[in-house]
Amino acid sequence: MGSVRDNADAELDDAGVYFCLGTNIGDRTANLKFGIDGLERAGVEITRRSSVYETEPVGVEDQPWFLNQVLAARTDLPPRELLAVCKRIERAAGRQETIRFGPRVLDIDLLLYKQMVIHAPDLEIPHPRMLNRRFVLVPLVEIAPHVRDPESGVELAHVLAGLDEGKKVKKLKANES
Ligand code: PH2
Ligand code: MG
Ligand code: MG
Repeated sequence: MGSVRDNADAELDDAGVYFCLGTNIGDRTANLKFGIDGLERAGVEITRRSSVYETEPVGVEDQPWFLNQVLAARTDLPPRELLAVCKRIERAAGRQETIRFGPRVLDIDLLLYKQMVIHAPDLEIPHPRMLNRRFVLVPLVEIAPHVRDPESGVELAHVLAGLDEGKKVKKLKANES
């Protein structure tokens, strides 16, 4: 605890940009790959990817289960440009506007951006619901065990340990990268 090595790991985790990919329509594995390829083509350097998880739907319960995966990345793109990149890839994947929290071909959410806090009508970072969602925190903590919530300074592993949200999150495939 508190070693130089731990601090270095923590600083590295906090310097990252994190995305959560979600999909519950069509070829879900191909949709995740489409999202990853699209981000890389936009110049986002993906440094770590979590395992793929099959997850019980949250919000709207009567819909197919999701695949979720979290990515850690490095990029010089500013937050709003990244957001625009995410939206463009979602549309290219064939995503249609439907009900809130409903089924989607591909969702790419920007979770964290270098410990920045932004509360604006068009962009909220950290992602406003991430602290309550096991389908986000389980894969995120897998690849960034020391990353913190920029608003409270609390490590997300600690937030996850105290989270009482019973939705199922099952590891589908071991991390290959
Ligand atoms: N995304 C939602 C609503 N509910 N549930 C799971 N399991 N995974 C998701 O990615 C998800 C959800 C809205 O973005
Ligand atoms: Mg979402
Ligand atoms: Mg979204």
